[in-house]
Amino acid sequence: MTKHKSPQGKHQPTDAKSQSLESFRAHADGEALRTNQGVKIADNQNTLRAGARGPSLLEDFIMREKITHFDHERIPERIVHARGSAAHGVFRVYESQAELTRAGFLQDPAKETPVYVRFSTVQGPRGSSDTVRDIRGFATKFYTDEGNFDLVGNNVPVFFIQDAIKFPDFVHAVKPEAPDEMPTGGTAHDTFWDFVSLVPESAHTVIWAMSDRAIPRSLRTMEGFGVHTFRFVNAKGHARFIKWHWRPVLGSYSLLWDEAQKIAGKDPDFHRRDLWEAIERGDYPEFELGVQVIEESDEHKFDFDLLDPTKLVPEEEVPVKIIGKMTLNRNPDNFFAETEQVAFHPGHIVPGIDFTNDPLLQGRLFSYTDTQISRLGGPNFHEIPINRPVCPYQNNQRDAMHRQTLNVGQASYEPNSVSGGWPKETQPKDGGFESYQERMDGVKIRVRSESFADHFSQATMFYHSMSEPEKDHIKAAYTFELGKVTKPEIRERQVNAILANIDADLAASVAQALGLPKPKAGAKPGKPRTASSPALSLLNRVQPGIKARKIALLTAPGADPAMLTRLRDAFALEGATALVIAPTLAPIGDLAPDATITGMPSVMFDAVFVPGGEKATEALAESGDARHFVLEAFKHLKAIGALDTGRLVLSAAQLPDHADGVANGDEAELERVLKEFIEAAGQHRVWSRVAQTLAVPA
Ligand code: HDE
Repeated sequence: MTKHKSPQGKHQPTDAKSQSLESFRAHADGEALRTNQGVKIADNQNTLRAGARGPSLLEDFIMREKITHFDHERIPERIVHARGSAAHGVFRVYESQAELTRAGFLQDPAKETPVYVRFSTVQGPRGSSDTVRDIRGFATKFYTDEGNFDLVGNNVPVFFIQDAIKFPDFVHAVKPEAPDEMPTGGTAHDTFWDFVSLVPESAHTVIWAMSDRAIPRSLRTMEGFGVHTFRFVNAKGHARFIKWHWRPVLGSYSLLWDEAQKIAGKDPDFHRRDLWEAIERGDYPEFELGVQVIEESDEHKFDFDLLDPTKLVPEEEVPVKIIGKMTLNRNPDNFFAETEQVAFHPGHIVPGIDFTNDPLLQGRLFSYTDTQISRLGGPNFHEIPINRPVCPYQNNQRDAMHRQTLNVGQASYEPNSVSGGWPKETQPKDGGFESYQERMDGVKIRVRSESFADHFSQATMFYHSMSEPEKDHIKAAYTFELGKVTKPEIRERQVNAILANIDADLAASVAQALGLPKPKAGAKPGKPRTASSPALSLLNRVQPGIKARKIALLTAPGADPAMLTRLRDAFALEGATALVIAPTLAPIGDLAPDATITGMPSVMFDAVFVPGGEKATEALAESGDARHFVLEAFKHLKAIGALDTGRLVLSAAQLPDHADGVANGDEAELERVLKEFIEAAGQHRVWSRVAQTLAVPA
């Protein structure tokens, strides 16, 4: 029998989900190797044969069991969102939300609800790179006392299509192309742009996908959104519309496109590693939960339809009310068992939360159970440890593939008398789920509501809400992606039929970069009621300080290890992590470098600091790799610090003597240099340096 013990040396929170997983944890320490039937294995090296050099025997049940199990180790990956990384955590509401909802986990600030969160990319397969340009999934399972509630959202607040029936078309177009299975993890190909240029309702989400939001700096600094309008229902039965938001406490940041592409090669697990390491260090990622609340009587007060998932509710019109905080505090024990097998579903709701008639949401309510049946091999996927509720669940469902529960008793039907009628229904007043009683009065018809017809106004609003650097990135992203499209008519259609209707300057600029004629006048850029929503610009989401930033201490043998330690401690005091990066892993005094210059290039850091030491900095100044390291950091608008002879490395890389976000000075000026460096690094990027970087090579 498999023995279950507590994991050793690992931080083990005692939340309800962790406890419920305990009986499933298998630890092999001190255990004999056995077959799945419990037989102890004497030889795990050799197949049973007829003679030392003879054929293998079919009789070898040990070898056959092992190979058979191995042959079936993989399950189908998710059709979309195949690549994901996840973590356990807890959620607490700040104060009771009883006025808004009866949901139990939103009542009591003393109550901790376990959660499991899976972040994902959409397009690529399980093994694709983390930093591709893509929308990210942000799915949270709340294991509440009233059952599991899944908030299955994305890191952008809108979606590409308005009706679920278009989802297979959209996914077929965005996925790698049918003939050659290319490209992996990207939208820069013909079929994606063919589809979106023919489907104007995609315009708003596509511009989000072309913005910095689609290349996040880390999973810890991504916002999350429920996308659809949902409902809160309170104990009196009063319902209001809501939009879900997740806000990272660290603020929201993005990579630059050049960095993202390079990181995809240098460390395809960049985001996964960052999340994992942060949790192992005890730097627990935190996200605040927010809701925009809209009275039902205000349903028609907007210049768009609340049921249209291609629209967001500008925060300037309805503020986001922050109601609680989620802390991710434990890495999974086993990637497959938890992250791969977790099954989210927007239809997993609890009393106090309800749906709306958003036609995309309605279709999702069908899709998510259906897909698990083939992905997880039958309808019993709720029994997989990561998917089990922490509250009891009894019903009369029975049997089917992979059933694990041993239902005891004669009755598997209701009503029954043989089991005293159990399990029994619960009245809504006692916690039984009751759907919100929405009045329905309609004709059975396949039609798109007229109120869904404006596809450009919010795309225009989004573009106009961006800062100048963000606008430039959007232009560059359209140009990059459309530049990869092989059919000229698709490029032209995207520019003339879509971009020209978003913004004339955007369309003209992309047209010029693609060598296309300037789009003809006559387009009708959208006219949103909220012309610009500052809340949408990432530059307005920067949080002061350098907490959670990664700083490279670029150095070499000959540097003063005491100074390296001093710098590392100074950054640690501010919550940042500094790594010593050197030409080789040879010790610098008593200090072992964390990585080599080529092994961990500057694209993997938020800022670079070059301490002094004549011998060390001479070696760095002569090293092409070291010069490239600082040059690239400069080009990527990172804060750079140089102390004493460290300045030689900057001048050897031909960086300008005076540039924004470059702090330098003698050792005697350490305090000032550190202060300036930390201030610049706190901005995440030195945007004012853009013009100076144009002459710097990639
Ligand atoms: Fe999904 N989506 N989706 N989706 N989705 C899946 O479910 C689907 C949509 C989202 O980490 C699948 O278990 C349809 C919007 C996330 O495991 C599948 C439609 C949003 C994840 C599916 C949508 C999402 C999925 C694939 C249009 C943001 C990953 C495997 C009607 C609000 C969850 C699976 C995880 C996964 C269907 C649209 C988010 C096939 C039919 C809109 C975060 O069931």
